[in-house]
Amino acid sequence: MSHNAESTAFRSALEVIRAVEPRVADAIGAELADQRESLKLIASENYASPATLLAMGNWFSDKYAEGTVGRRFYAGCQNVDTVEALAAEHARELFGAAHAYAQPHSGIDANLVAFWAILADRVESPALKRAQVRQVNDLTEADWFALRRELGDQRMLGMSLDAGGHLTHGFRPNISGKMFDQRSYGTDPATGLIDYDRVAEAAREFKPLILVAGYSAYPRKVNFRIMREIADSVGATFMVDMAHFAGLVAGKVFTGDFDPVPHAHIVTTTTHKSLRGPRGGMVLCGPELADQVDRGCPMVLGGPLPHVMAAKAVALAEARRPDFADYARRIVDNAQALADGLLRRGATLVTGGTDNHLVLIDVSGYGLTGRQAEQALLDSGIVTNRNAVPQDPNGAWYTSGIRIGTPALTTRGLGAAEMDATAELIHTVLTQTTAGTGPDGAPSKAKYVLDPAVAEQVGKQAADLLTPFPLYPEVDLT
Ligand code: DSN
Repeated sequence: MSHNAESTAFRSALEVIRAVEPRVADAIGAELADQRESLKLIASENYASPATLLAMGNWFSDKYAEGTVGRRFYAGCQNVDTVEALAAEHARELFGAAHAYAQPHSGIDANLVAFWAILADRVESPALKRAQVRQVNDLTEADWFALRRELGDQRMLGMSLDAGGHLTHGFRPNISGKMFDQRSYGTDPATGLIDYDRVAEAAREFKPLILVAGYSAYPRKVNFRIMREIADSVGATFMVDMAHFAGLVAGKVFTGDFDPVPHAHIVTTTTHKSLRGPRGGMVLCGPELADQVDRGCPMVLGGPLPHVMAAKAVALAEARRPDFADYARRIVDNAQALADGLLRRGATLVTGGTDNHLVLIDVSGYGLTGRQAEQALLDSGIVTNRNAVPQDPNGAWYTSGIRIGTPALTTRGLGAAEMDATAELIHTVLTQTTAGTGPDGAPSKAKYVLDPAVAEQVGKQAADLLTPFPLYPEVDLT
């Protein structure tokens, strides 16, 4: 039994929880065991530090704090003010932003705050002005109709979903698709890369109010200087959703034209992906949009989560340390080593490689859908997620791609040699898996055949690969 502070803290917490609902304590312990055992290649996941995790489990959860620092709708928010101000200060310093808003509960929420701030700033609407000074719940039905009419069909131009864009950039399954008249820019079919001339052409034709850059499955850098020039040429507000690559911006891997903060009017992010913080969101902007952004709660958001803002402050303080830049560099080195290993073994990668934290494998060359490949890999102890590839014939559900990313394994300490070994394991599973058939003998996009002995052997090799890199080595629950 270890007696270090982390082990004592988590063991004590579980003991207290177990006394009330043992099944919850068991599930928390089981989650740690599962995470320790799996080769996690989900590009959007990571492992937050014990300090970040512990900052979330406390009485800050009991406090209501609608409003912003120093201007709350509730009394007694002085300590919430402290942690929210700290989170914002660390974010401003880390990213070189004039203003930071640490309240969004997720990336979707951060984007909604940004969209609303842009609409409020840009659209002349008497109803919107009324909405700024009253509680949303107080708006009359007539106000809502007027608002909808006055906002009209504002336009948004963002990256298409199959090219790697995100649902919240104006697509129908998300409210942004109902708020905006959306058009997408794709990627060059030959290279898989963003064609900036085509983006400029689409912007000229469509004249969007908002040009959005950012992605969840594009394995390359984006030139934000060029995107800003395109936005300026049509009078659009330029917004960047850096949720996936915020850690690479924080760690100064993406600098100059590839750092969104100096180029965008407004930047949104999550805090739990490559940034390695708690699950949540954040908005950065210049002084022009700051007031509107600060209206995020109650305009768009439910009450702030002060315990999560405390954890954001801790994680952002960690990201300001010099070793975070080394971590960010290793994320990209590992992604490139993984991509090289896959390419040498004959895989087809969208864009032919990567210069960020993720790799997108087109699995159609193996005769598989993304769904079949995802499940076969999971059977073999390798956790990934299926993802559409550009012009995907299998759509967004079955897909033809597997997205893999390196932030989590890099946190554990795996390096280039282990990435090559991981490429070998993925290659083995994908070459040994065949598409299955449905009950009627027809080809299935979901069923697959993989010899369980192969899955077991790969699973064992994946576990062996992780053994020298224990997850949360400072936490001993026994
Ligand atoms: N769900 C996140 C991802 O996996 O990319 C983005 O919302």
